[in-house]
Amino acid sequence: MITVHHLNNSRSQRVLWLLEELGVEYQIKHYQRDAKTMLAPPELKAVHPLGKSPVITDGDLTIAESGAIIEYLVERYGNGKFIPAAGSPERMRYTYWMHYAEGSMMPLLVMKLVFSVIPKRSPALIRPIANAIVSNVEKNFLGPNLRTNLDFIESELGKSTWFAGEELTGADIQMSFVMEASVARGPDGNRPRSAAYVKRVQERPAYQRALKKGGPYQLG
Ligand SMILES: N[C@@H](CCC(=O)N[C@@H](CS)C(=O)NCC(=O)O)C(=O)O
Repeated sequence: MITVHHLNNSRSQRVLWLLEELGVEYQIKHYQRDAKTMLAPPELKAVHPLGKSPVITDGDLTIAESGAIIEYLVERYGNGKFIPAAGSPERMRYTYWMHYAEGSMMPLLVMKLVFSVIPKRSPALIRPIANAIVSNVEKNFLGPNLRTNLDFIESELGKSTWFAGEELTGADIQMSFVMEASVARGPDGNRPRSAAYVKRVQERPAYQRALKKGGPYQLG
């Protein structure tokens, strides 16, 4: 039996979505973030030394890192679905988006989140300095980089319905958190394909079943 060690409001939600799409039996062990620090509880470190979510166990295997989990589940339980044929152009796109999500886009989104709380958590005396540093980083690094990435995604979504082609694949599962978080936290801008993509994801029955099982989910 697969166990998903699920942290509320986290990247773990997409693993539940994939399991629902696959129709595989699984159980969820719920963990709650600390209300003040938003960090995962220490019990997660008993499952995997990094103490992050998602992490799954399947028999003797413990697998962390969402990309690795998605690839494992698709290969082990997908019966050829959710992954384009080896050697096809779609397979290359699958690999690209699978890596891009955590390699390029998530660091920017996490940085934006972390920088946004720095002034609030700084002592009042140095808050003006903290504010100045944060707006400088925002103006000269985060804002421009986020916009470039969001425009790139918007343009890529003009090529096909899903990230790797006309079929939903593991790459979409991996990109779904990025897309939801971008729409919630990204800089303003009219990006209709990205908005329509998120709607398409959220309308899937498997996604909605996963949401019910995972519990309340808020981004931004
Ligand atoms: N690259 C990892 C990131 C894992 C990660 O940072 N997870 C966050 C939740 S979205 C977490 O566990 N945060 C709680 C903490 O850092 O204590 C993945 O995709 O699995």
